[in-house]
Amino acid sequence: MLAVRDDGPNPLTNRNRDVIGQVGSNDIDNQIERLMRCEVLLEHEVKTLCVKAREILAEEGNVQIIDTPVTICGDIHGQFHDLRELFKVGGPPPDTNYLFLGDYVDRGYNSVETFILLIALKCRYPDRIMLIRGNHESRQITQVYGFYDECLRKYGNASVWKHCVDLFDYLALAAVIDGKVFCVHGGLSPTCPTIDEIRSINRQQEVPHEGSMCDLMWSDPEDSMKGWTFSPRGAGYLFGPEPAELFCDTNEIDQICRAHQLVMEGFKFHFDKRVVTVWSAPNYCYRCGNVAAIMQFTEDNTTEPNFITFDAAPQEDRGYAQRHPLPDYFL
Ligand SMILES: [Mn+2]
Repeated sequence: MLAVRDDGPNPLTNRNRDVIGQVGSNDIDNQIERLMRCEVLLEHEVKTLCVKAREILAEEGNVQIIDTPVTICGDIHGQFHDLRELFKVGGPPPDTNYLFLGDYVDRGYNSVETFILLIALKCRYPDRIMLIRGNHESRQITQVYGFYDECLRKYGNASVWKHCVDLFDYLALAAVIDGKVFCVHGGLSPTCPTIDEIRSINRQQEVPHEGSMCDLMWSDPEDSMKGWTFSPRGAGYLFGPEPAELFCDTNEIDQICRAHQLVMEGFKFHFDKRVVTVWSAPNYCYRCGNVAAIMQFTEDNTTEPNFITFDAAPQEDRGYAQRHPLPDYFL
């Protein structure tokens, strides 16, 4: 076991290099191999990975600056076998640079394997895997929608859940690709008209119930909407074409790319292509019948993305859980 020291009052700037130095890339390569087989890592391995990931994420800004080429992925929701399908069609890391738009956990059977694999990849290839926060990367939401229960079931206690939710607080809030494409989990906030204002949010906290940080993770575009209205989700806003247009003009952005909403075709344009939704969980909740998509930008080209769609992993690639009834939170 490694001796992991508690961070001081300002963990966003504290370093823990003594711990990082003890985690070799060989260890992580081995862990990635096991995770790719859908094996659950030991509790102390998860703890060490989370410490290392925290070091990396704490150095990142609220708004990640990303260059093309990059492949953008929407919600995964614990559908580990389908994440493997995603890597089959999109290319294995680190050959492909990935930006994931959040909602790694809850709903699916394998939130633990999914999130820890992405964290291990982040630790191993920090410049090639970008992870931003979704509304499910939350202490409160994961206690209702499955991740907390899954951790208890697989580890017999809540410590892995605790390591993960503490790490959620360090995930970036948004990203900008080549200065032209703004990427976020949910959408816009009426109290955050500029990207600079997003940069000044103190993100190291649980997802709040209201305010800019909450809106970025909860809001949705709505075609029939003029301006802003409260979201029927109970958090965030619905925004129409005018706020999207204004945000793009103000920030000299061409397009807003987001996830957060199931779309049966895997991706969907809104507002004359000003906004695009990308959804990467095929056959969502193992019953919705949708295809999934990822969005590729080739080098120096943010104007013509390629969308690759994919289906759920075949039954024979799935494990035991697939043949058993869904838990209550699906109903
Ligand atoms: Mn979401």
